[in-house]
Amino acid sequence: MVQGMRTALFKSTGQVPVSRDGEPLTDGQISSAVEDVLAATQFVDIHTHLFAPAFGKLGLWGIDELLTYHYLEAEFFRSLFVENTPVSEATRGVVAVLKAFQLPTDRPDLAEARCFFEAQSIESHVRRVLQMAGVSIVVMTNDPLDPEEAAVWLKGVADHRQYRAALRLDRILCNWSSHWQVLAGQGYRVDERASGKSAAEVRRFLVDWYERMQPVYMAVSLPDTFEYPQETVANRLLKEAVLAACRELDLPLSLMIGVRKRVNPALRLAGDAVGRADLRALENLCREFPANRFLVSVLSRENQHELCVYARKFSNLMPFGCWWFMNNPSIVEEITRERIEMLGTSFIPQHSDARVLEQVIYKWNNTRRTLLSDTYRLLSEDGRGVTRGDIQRDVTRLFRSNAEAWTNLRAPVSGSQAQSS
Ligand code: RAT
Ligand code: ZN
Repeated sequence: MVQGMRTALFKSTGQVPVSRDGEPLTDGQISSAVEDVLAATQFVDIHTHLFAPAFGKLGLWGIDELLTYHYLEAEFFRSLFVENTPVSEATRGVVAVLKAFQLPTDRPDLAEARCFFEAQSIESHVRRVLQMAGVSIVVMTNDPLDPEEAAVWLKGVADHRQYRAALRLDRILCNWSSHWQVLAGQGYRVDERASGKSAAEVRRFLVDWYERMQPVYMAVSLPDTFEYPQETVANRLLKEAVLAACRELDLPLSLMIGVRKRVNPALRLAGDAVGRADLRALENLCREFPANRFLVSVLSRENQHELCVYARKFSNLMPFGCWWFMNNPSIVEEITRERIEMLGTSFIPQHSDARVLEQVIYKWNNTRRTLLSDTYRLLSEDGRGVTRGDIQRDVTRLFRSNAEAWTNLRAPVSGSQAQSS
């Protein structure tokens, strides 16, 4: 009977059954248990550029969007897809999505794939895609100063069971001179130098948008040259408006540090690059604002180790994800191993950054393929038996509950959420 139960409990990989929750696993059983647990656990995708169906055309999905993804554009710019084996991460991702829907991966034209996606209705397609990706919640990126997006929010958006908002601050913090007039036009008493009441008024603006969006965090992407403290308009707004509002609303601030915008402007979104940042700015923020929580991802490979060191020093710092140019299996493996070795399970290993809905399938599939088995093999060799229960607890923590604990993801969302899908 026990044997039957084991088989029933652990047959999803079709491999040798592993032990019950409390029994130590053998080396051979560890990798299939890790695979099983990763496959069965619903993840939280803490940062994407996806939009709930209510946002209409802002939400990208389907084969044409997959092929014009800016990660791919930068590669097309070098050589044509059809003339090359799709071995890069982004090209392989398109192949994996086609295969996931049992569409042909070797056709020179897109007719069949287009036909398939055109036949889908977005609500059920979203449910299916997220289920295939093993993701229950995706966090969007929501910019109150994007005119198209703001118009949708102002009309009123029904909450969606699987999407949450994140209030994005780039236009306010990184490009105040071009945007303060929008706030002024909406009745906030701000000026170009962010003097006088401006910071208090930006804070009021953020609280108003918090009411509208119910975001789970606020976020900004910062250049490699970011410094704090330094007397700049951005830093004044960061300190007096953003961090103050985050404390008042009990929201973390996500800092994504290290982008060098438009090194090749002709490529637009695909023209950004990476630079190593001086993370002393982060150290200063974590120390000066112990009552704020910081969710942080850094773009440069060289900054990853320092980020772990700072996370050991400051409990208000949570590293997350392998961002953008870091999101390649070889680098993800390295960063995640480093984080486990330095932080145990107190970090959020990955986010998808998906812009096109179906990308979550291959991005999370890749994440599930990397590592962890090795971590448990080493622990087992060192003499601590590893159980399936250990693995389940750690995977849940890493890919779900750390995000829930740090953001207000757990908080019940009001109103129409319960009715929408
Ligand atoms: O990874 C990306 O898609 C980038 O273009 C950025 O959008 C980045 O993720 C960001 O959120 O700024
Ligand atoms: Zn992003």
